[in-house]
Formats: sequence, structure tokens, C-alpha cells
Amino acid sequence: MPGAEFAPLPGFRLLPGFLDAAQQRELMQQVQAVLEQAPVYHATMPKSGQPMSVAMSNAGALGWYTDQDGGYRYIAQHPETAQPWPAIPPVALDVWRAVVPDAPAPEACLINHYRDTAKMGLHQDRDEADFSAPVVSISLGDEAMFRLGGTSRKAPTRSFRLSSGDVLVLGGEARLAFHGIDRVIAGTSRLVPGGGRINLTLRRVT
Ligand code: MD6
Ligand code: FE
Repeated sequence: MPGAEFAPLPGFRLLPGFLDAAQQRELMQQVQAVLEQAPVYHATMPKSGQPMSVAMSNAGALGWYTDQDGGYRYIAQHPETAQPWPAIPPVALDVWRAVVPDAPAPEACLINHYRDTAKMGLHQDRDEADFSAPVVSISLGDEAMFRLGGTSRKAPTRSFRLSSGDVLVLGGEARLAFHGIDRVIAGTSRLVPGGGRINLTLRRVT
């Protein structure tokens, strides 16, 4: 529909600067502790087996994973170490409780680590058994251009800049909105050791 107007679906919330600089540093340290126990890996796409440009790990009871044979799914152990995922960082749990107080506790915290030209194509978060709980994400480090659309891949989209400390909620009608990361703007933050951007995505799975 060329020229169609964009309006975010109800349930989309962007909370700029939700975490202050000190809270961002505290969360970054907690994420580093998780990554020491559960190192990042490059998951591969179903069918093609192409590795994703974003490096990933997880915290919580369940972790999001994909490989060529098994496709998109949640698993209870790290794919390489076979250890259970570490606990969700306390600052991330505090964010969840503050922004979605009525939702049950999150079961999964996906850690996306973007370096260099890593990006994430337009997708829906739909590997969970229950879509009633919102998805909450927290951005740390370099700025990124986040693209938001509607519940059809063809719906109009708009891009928003996400900065370190921003929190984003996809709930209600927006729970299944298409979204992705067009690009990360290198050198816009010094928070992430070695540079880049980290996004934590908290979800209810079962
Ligand atoms: C990212 N975020 O910001 C990718 N999904 O790196 C997501 O895929 C996402 O930010 C669901 C809800 C919020 C998100
Ligand atoms: Fe997503």
C-alpha cells in the first residue's frame, strides 16, 4: 500500500532513558557475568544453515536457539557447554516488574550482541506457546535503528532510534508486530566492552 500512514499498534511502548547511566553499568556487569558462564555463539538459520550476524546467549530457565536441523525453539541448556542458562540479571528482572507489573515472571532472557555490521531482519517473536504476556527489551551500548511494522509483513513500517538504557515493550496487539534492527551506529557508546550493542529480550515462553 504505497503511501500508507504508519501508526504503531496499541501495546507498543518505547521508554527512552528508562535506565540511568549507573543502572546501565550495573546491568552491563551482570550481563558480562552471564556471558562468562554462557559464552555467545552464532546460531544458524533453519533450512539454509546460514549463521546469524548477531552473536547470542541466554539467561533464565529457557533460552531461544536455532540451528539448521531443529529450527527456532527454546532450550534449557547452552548448546555448546550443555550447562543450564545462568539466572536472569537482577536489574533486567527489576525492569520487567516495573514496566509490566501484571505479567508473570519472565522465563527467558535472550542476549543479542551486535558487533560491526551485525543486524537483524524483520521478524515476529512467535516461538512462545503463549502470546498474552508482553515482550520487554532493554538496549545497552551503541545506538541502533529499530524498524517496527504491523502484524503483516507487508504493513507499513517506521524506524526508531534506540539508545543505551531505552526499554521497549511489545504487548497487546503489538505483541506480534514485525520488527528488526536495520543497523547499529558504531562508536555511539562506550558501555559495552570491546564496543557494539547488547539487547536483552525478556519473555514468557510457556
Ligand atoms: C534488538 N529486538 O533490539 C532486537 N523483539 O536487538 C527484538 O527482536 C525485540 O526489541 C521483541 C520485543 C522487543 C525487541
Ligand atoms: Fe524480536
